[in-house]
Amino acid sequence: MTKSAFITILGRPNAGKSSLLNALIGEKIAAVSSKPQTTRTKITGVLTEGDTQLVFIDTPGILREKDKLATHMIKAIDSSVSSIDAVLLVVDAEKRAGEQEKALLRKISKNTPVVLIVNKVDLFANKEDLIPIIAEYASLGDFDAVIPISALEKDGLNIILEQLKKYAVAGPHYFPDGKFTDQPERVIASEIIREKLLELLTDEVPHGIAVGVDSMSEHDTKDGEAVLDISATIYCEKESHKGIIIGKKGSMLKQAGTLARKDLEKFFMIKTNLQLWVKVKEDWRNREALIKNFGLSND
Ligand SMILES: Nc1nc2c(ncn2[C@@H]2O[C@H](COP(=O)(O)OP(=O)(O)OP(=O)(O)O)[C@@H](O)[C@H]2O)c(=O)[nH]1
Ligand SMILES: [Mg+2]
Repeated sequence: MTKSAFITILGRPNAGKSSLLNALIGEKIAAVSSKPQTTRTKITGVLTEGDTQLVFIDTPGILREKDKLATHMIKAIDSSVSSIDAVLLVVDAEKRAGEQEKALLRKISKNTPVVLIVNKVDLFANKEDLIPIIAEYASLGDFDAVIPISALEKDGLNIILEQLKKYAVAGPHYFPDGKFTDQPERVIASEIIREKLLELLTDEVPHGIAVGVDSMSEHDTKDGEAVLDISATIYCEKESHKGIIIGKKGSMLKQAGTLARKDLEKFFMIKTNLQLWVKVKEDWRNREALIKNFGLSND
């Protein structure tokens, strides 16, 4: 008899939600960066072990509406908490429990079990220091379980999986066994590129970036080696940002391209040739048509 559970991952920006998703799935499907608001829309990751399929939904970490894109990101969170079997509330052990967690807990229906995940415990040399922090977070709500972990060091993941299997209910598997995301390859490729820009750029520039893959195809070299050709456009909000993204004599673009190509090759397991272009789409984060075009609409 097959079983499955839908599990939504919630938490404030930078708590490590996408890191946890990647660690649980064992594949890097979600962009991760030290900048808040890395994730912009719902990302599904699937883990099938024996009879049980766990379907995870990673969400953006955001609470305030400052532009139209943010409104869509909040809608992504709101729509991710209905008709699910459990929630993982991910918190950062280095931060204090606060209003952001309370606001997220208010979105969850009373009948949905919530598991508190205290992440980044690797940052504590003395684990006893964690006790009051965990206690403070645990007092925020009525949690089914409280699990300290390190998504970075893949520590505590089995305890999460054992807990989550309890929420699996008899029913079909929604994804074929072996499939680990519903994201199209083009989206994965564009997110890999955006992740590098988020890490390399500072201030407002990285937050105003969208990446679109224009083409993706394979060809064989004369020596019969298969090569993946990807052409992608980086959209930014201002002409001045374009200059920053390209960098002196193209140095920034080159650096981002090299880092992205390495990850693309790792993910697609094929030699990759990446071409990057930069275009300005003024104030796109406030233009519905462009938000939709970039696949970030949640209407
Ligand atoms: N030391 C440490 N750092 C971590 C851990 N998990 C995540 N991080 C780091 O925390 C930062 C944010 O990680 P993300 O996974 O992007 O966080 P997120 O919650 O998905 O963030 P948003 O998508 O912006 O809401 C990155 O720099 C990660 O490398 C952990 O267990 N330990
Ligand atoms: Mg994220």
